[in-house]
Amino acid sequence: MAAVVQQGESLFQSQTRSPCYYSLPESVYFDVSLIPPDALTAVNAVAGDAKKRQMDTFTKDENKDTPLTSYFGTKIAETDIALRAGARGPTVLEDFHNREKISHFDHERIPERVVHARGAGAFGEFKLHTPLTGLTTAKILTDTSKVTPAYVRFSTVNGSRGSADSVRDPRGFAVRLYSDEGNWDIVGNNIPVFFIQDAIKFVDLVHAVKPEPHNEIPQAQTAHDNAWDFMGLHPQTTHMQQWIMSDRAIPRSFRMMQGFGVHTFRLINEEGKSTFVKYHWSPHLGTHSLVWDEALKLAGQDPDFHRRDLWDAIEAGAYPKWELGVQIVKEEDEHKFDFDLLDATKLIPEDLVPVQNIGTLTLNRNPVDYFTEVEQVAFCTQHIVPGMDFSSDPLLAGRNFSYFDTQISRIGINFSDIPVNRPVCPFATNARDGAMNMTSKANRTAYHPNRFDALPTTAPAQGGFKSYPEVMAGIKERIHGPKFNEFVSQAQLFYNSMSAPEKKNIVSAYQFELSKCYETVVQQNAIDRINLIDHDLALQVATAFPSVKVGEAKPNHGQKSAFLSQVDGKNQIFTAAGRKVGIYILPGYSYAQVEPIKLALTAASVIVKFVAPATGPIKAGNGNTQIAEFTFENSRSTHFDSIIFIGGDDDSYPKQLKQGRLIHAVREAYMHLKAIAATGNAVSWVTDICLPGDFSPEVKTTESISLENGVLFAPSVGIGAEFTAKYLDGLSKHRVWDREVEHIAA
Ligand code: HDD
Repeated sequence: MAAVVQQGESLFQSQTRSPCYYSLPESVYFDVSLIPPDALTAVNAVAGDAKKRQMDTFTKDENKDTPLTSYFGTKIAETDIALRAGARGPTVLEDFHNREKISHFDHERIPERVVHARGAGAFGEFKLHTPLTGLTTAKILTDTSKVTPAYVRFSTVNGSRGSADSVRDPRGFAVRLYSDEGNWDIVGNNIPVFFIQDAIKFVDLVHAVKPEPHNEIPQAQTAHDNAWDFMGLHPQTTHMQQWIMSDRAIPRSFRMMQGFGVHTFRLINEEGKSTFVKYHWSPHLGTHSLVWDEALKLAGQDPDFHRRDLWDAIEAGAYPKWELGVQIVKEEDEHKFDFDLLDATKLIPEDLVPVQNIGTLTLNRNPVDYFTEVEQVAFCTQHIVPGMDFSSDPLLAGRNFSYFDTQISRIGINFSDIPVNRPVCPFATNARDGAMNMTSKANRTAYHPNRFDALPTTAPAQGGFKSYPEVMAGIKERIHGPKFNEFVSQAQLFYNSMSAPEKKNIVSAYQFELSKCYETVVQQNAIDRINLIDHDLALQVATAFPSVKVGEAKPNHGQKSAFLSQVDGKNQIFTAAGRKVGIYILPGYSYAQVEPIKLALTAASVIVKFVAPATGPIKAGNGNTQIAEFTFENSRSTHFDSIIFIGGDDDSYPKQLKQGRLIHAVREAYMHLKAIAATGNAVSWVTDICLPGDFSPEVKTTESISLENGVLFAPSVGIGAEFTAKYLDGLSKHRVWDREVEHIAA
């Protein structure tokens, strides 16, 4: 890349100086030859996307080359013992290094996010494949030749920054696309609707769902009186309640979640015509969830379960992908629905307006430094680009104020200067000063217009952002549109669309949550609300609460959507790819039984992990070894989508299996509805010791493979294509729902 930064100018200045660079190519503001070598670690001017190249210029490996210095460059000879008067004497104030070190540490934290404090981020790219020509002028939605750098932060909502990943909560799904026309942030959730309709209620909502103020309990959950008091008193939460009591609120992985922009937005075309749009992200791995018992246990067994899952997948090159889909509604059709498009507690059923997929998001790069790249990322719903606009959704309007505002107290007014927040397109503002301003701005004026040919100038002719000139007329009053007052219809639609096991999980979730409420009035209000959705649901939930009464049956419209169930919904994807399987082996295991399974699973993009009494090489009966990464003690069945028990070459092998931890692993995975497999002489151990009475006796003796209750047995056959194909099929189904249905019947 040519040296193009102007004489005497730092690289930093060249990126941010006033906008005479507006129309110059990217090479103008990245000149690696001019970057001081110690300012960079992994600068590769050619490789990587524009965002990576930009971030690299701000990345520094402090363990490399330079000896330890003070923050201002003085080499330090001693950093482990403070300066003191005599070996046992007082520490002296003079020790600037000691003071600097402790003082910086004292100020290391910034306030955690008021909501969505716990999160994980990754970089990637977005590629449009189906242009929305004629609907918008936004290049990111019309130019299929462009690969746009992307960043996503997933989060829980309720918990603190160090809380567990697997709690029951909506998940934040905040996407930033560093487009050529500016950053576009879609700050969404994995649930397409929200608790409330108006941003003014957000403060009450968050105060109610967060830990109760007197004792700061419970952490990261809504299972408490205040949360359900709020929900009982706010009919507008009825629909969202269904989603958070469903399996959607305990996703299996960030990689297996849908994302939704939630609000109705606008697209604006060349003629200035507006079209309504809702955004959807659909995961290539399908939308799948944990089971509740698993989620509860994982909160302790691996609080980083989702963060680790995302990190490991990206490190392994198994890059998660989503389709960006749009639901398009013509401006003239705005009022044809029985709900208001401006009401964020309602979705547009896909049965009415199909989702059209238009592009693919891929996450392919983990952060280098979590604090600067995940904690300091600052999303704002108002970050849109020309060719788009907002609708008058009152929830969105408040968000457009709140995000910018919160970043000021969280990070500071110059938060846009932080590398992860910078656009990759040229940018120039007349903003000046403020705390921690990082850029020396060489332009002599910071107002518009000015005598220097009016730079920075506005760019209407170059497609500068213009608000959609919506015709507005109305009386100034505190009121919503009339359709905002219907709260039950879509909650019923959701419940009616669930499969039998999903309905059962909703009942259990309500029972769990309300059992943690100690005030009967709270439980009663909640049951009254559930009764409006479905009488039978209310009766089932109420079995756990003898002091509450279920009112008279109210009508349920009986309608279903084909798209909402994760078990049998249209467009759901079932694949073994990306799943994590634990293969349990003990010394003397049969190498001949392991090897074909390992090869077939790896070929199907399954993540295979070996679990053994110890980590490191584990010897098979034939002397070969296999490296185990997990031990029986440091992992649980909850860490895996499925577990496999391999038999041993010797008849004494099953004796080694007779230990509580392993028997529990089989029982637990079985209870969590996971596919299980056993080979050779591990089969009779599963049928006789772990799960006696659940299988027919033949599965132990048959010469062929047998599959019962979602457990695959190969007692005496070689492991070949038939076994691995059947196993992969079972794994791809995500859960053995029949097992749950049997339990429901029981
Ligand atoms: Fe929000 C963060 C999603 C309503 C105020 N919100 C935040 C994040 C996500 C959402 C994903 C985390 C961003 C990140 O990873 O940094 N919020 C939503 C969705 C909503 C919603 C999908 C409804 C459709 N939010 C909402 C309202 C308000 C806020 C109505 C305020 C009136 N949200 C915030 C915030 C946060 C935030 C206080 C906390 C930290 C931050 O913004 O950067 O401003």
